[in-house]
Amino acid sequence: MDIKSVQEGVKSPFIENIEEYVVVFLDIDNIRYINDTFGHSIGDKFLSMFGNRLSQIVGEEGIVFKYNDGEFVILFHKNEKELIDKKIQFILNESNKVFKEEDYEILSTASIGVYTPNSNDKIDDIIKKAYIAMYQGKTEGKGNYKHFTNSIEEKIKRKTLLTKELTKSIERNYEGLYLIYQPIYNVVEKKIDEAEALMRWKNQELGEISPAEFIPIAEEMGLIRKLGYWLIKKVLRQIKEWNKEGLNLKIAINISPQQVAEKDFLKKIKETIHEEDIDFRQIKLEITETQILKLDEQRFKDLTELINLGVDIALDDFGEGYSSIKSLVFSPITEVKIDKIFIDYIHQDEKIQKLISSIIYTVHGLGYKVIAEGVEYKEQFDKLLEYGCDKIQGYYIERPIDEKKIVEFIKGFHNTHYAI
Ligand code: G
Ligand code: G
Ligand code: MN
Repeated sequence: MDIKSVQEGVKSPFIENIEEYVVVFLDIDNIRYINDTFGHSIGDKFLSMFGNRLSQIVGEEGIVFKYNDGEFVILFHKNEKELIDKKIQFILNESNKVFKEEDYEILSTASIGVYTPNSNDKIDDIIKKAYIAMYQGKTEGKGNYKHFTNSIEEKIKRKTLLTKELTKSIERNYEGLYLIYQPIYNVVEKKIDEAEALMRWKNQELGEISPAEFIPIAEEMGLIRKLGYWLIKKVLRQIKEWNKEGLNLKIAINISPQQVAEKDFLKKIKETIHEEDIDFRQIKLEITETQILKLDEQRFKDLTELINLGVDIALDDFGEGYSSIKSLVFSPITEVKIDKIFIDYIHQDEKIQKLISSIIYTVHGLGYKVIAEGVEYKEQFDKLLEYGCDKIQGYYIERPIDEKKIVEFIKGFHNTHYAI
């Protein structure tokens, strides 16, 4: 069957009354992988098979067009939403079947976006909106479908804007990006001897943007490595400055998945620490439990080597993900950071008290230290002390502050709190 491209289709009489259709954008999730792994001729056969199957399924209820490689646009005749949703669900299921060609077996999934046009919509905008819905669905997990909404469009616009501005900041020598440091209280030594470095971004036009917003975007758009290395260098220089003033802090650095997965990860970190002439024992890397179990053996070796050099590896946001027990036993770590979701209730909820006290016991048994984050009240602090938690971080001690304030804070703290 010969499927027309959208470009041909636009000229065809079918698209004249676009408001009579619902527009579906379908993207085969792993088309690049298929082409690269099985070769383009197999890829082409797969696409042709896929297109034919799609035309069969859609049948008289619509028209299928080719778009770019691995992309199709389907115009469904307007119908009840439930019926169209059913049809799309069927297409998704059918897209997720094994395709056999020669000796190859190919398993693919597709992502779909849906837009219902108005009569005055232009074809390019229509396809773009269906595409945007598809793209948003894909970022939330492949093999899904999503209807276009204005809020999806807003989200994408904001993401595009932040990506553009962040790229500009990086090009302008990291303009507007800066670090703050949150003190960490050492329960055994009864002093502040660590801090967590946290990235901040103040954009001239957009103002202060939360890392909870810009870090996931930097990760998705491939900007996080640059940011990550900039941050490490900046932290190391700061440590040197503080050392000169007689303040020897260990600094915790948050590491993103792409950074730790990088082939030269260990080498680069080692080199940078050497270059700046810093003691490895002044560095801690925080890696979330969800991300640590995705690492391969080589990365585990890298982390173990860093630990042997004196670097601390903390399992960040512990308990918030889904693989806690496994990550505890199998990962190269030295410390577990209990997530704020438990600390929030530790002074009130008996179950959480039982859970956290036994986690602390278990983690100590495995030979790691325990740190609690998000400690805001004395009652929470007291409970954690009672259970033998090693380190405390949270607003109860202090908020994240700049590199000058933290020096004053620690001096003041040590003068007034011989013991809390
Ligand atoms: O500081 P704040 O609570 O606003 O941070 C929000 C989130 O952003 C937290 O989960 C924190 O771990 C993350 N974050 C802050 N700074 C960095 C950083 O330098 N690198 C990475 N990967 N994440 C960071
Ligand atoms: O996920 P991660 O551990 O990197 O997150 C650290 C973030 O948590 C910091 O950005 C900091 O702003 C925030 N944070 C630290 N202590 C507290 C606290 O006591 N209360 C609240 N609400 N946030 C905190
Ligand atoms: Mn952290």
